[in-house]
Amino acid sequence: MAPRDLDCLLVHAPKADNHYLPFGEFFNITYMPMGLLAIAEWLRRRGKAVELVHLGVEWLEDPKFRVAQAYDGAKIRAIGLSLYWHYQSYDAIEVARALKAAHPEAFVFLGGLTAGYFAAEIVRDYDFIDGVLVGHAEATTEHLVDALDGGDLGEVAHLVWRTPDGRVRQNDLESRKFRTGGPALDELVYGDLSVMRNPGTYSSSFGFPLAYARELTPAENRQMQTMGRAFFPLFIGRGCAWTCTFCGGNRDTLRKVNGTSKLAWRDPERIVSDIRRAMDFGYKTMALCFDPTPQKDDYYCTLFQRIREEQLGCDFYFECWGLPTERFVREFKRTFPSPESYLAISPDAGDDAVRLRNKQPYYTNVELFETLHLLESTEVTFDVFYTIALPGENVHTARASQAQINEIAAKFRRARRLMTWSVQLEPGSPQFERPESFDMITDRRNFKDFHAAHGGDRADTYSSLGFKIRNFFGDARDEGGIAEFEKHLQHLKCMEFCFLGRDPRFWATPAAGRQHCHERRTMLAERAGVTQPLKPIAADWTYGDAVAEERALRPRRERHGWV
Ligand code: B12
Repeated sequence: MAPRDLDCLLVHAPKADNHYLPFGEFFNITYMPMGLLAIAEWLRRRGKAVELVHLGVEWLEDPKFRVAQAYDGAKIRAIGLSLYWHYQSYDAIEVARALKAAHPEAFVFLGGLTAGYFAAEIVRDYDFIDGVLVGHAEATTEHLVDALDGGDLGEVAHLVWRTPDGRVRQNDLESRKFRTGGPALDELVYGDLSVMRNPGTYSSSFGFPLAYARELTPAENRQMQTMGRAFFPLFIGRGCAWTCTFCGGNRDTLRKVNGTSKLAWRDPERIVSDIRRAMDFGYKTMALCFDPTPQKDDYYCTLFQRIREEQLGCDFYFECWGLPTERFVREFKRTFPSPESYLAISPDAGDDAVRLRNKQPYYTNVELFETLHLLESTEVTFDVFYTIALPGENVHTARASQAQINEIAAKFRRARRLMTWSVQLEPGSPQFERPESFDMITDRRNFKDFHAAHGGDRADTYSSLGFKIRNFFGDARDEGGIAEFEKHLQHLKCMEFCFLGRDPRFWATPAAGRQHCHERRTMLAERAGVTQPLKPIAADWTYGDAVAEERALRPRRERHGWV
């Protein structure tokens, strides 16, 4: 069947090419921005011909699928690509390039946090991108599609675009000329997957912690890469009141990109409807990370009550940025009694002073442990998240995090995953905007740097950073640049912080993690028909040595891409 003409094609491009030792080849950014579903659903409700395509889902359906050819013969008025996470910087641009070549008639635009942050630079530097819709875009996408039908692009609020004479124009928010009107937050639907191609594959394939291993089967991905289930990201509200040093979605950046950082909560009835919709597509667990007012728990108590009344029978994976109240914890347990429901707590640093410097809302270790005792006594299953290489941290304070992990593992039966991650330099984070004030150096300053990094070999989620903290180690390892810092930090992570277990729902000791890493690499080598890796990572055999060994044993791999 020939593809139909479209008013708007929406495309989500995950980051196609990644390599990390125990996972092998993988793609990440498997989740679309939650808002993309709402944009597509709203356009459809307004009578537009719209299609939403997720390139990872299409790869799972047919590895030969190429979006630039899939709509041959169709006329498309607008093509919008998500560039929400900086990890997409290379693939979103390259897919946009291919789509513009295939559909020169279409207005090609980007949207999402990263695109919004770098909007003017992107429109200036990539002539196949006609515009960026900055900020919340449920209303403005419709306005844009309408304006392309003989209207005036100058009237689309928050559009950054190139005028016919080649100038970059930024429609700010203040102009009275702009078309106003559009759906209120509570008119929008964020849980209707029928707006996308192959929704069943999306809803059954992606879980936490998020990477999809290309060399494993779907069943192996579920078992070895996720906590056993697909999770549905449930949209509760937006905005943030805090400024954490490493977060690119902090208050000031949200204000800059979205025009506001003000908190907005959806009506609990709308959430209940979205849970139902998500469950109709097969989801059982809803994933949430929105607790901007941890001490004010009325909203969630009301929502939980409605979920009980409606007997929805879902599980929640709830990530707490602050510490939950006792009432919240008790209501959570009452509503989601199964051990498959979790609270995740994010102290980020085991050292109080490092936490104070980097994270809001701050809490002490004493308060943290009070909460963990409460979770234990109420029989709530919990995960705990740490971040290594925070501003002001050094190898000694970092070790306080692992000491705390060991303590939690010894004390609490309800503790599940106790994890230490590193966080890459996020555009818009204070450490991105002012690295010197954190005694850091960075190698990503503008969008082109992110495009180059993610199109290269040194940007995978787990082993690269894009920055160096001066004097982190306090010895010769502090000499050298960012690549050397990343290498030394990765070795430290393997030796002292690895938590990779055979069952991704549980924590493992670093020694067990390294052993399991070796088992997995052996399995992948067997499958590829190449010599097996010599030995596990150890004090004298670093992650870098193991990568070099793998490169020598395996034929040069080709880069994965979507075009
Ligand atoms: C909730 C959340 C999650 C959830 C769900 C995300 C989701 N599916 O949308 C989960 C837990 C899955 C998650 C995971 C990750 N996250 Co997160 N997450 C957040 C958080 C806390 C809130 C985001 C939110 O609720 N937005 C509100 C929703 C409704 O609106 P929206 O989806 O943003 O979309 C609007 C606009 O952006 C725009 N838009 C979006 N897409 C498009 C596309 C087009 C074409 C258009 C026109 C417009 C448009 O219109 C939408 C509607 O108004 C932010 C922090 C913050 N305060 O912002 C971090 C944040 C966004 N996450 C971040 C990161 C790094 C990640 C991970 C990569 C972490 C990791 N290393 O694994 C993963 C990526 C997972 C994936 N994609 O597969 C970073 C992103 C920084 C950056 N610029 O890249 C942030 C800012 C936090 C940080 N550490 O800095 N995250």
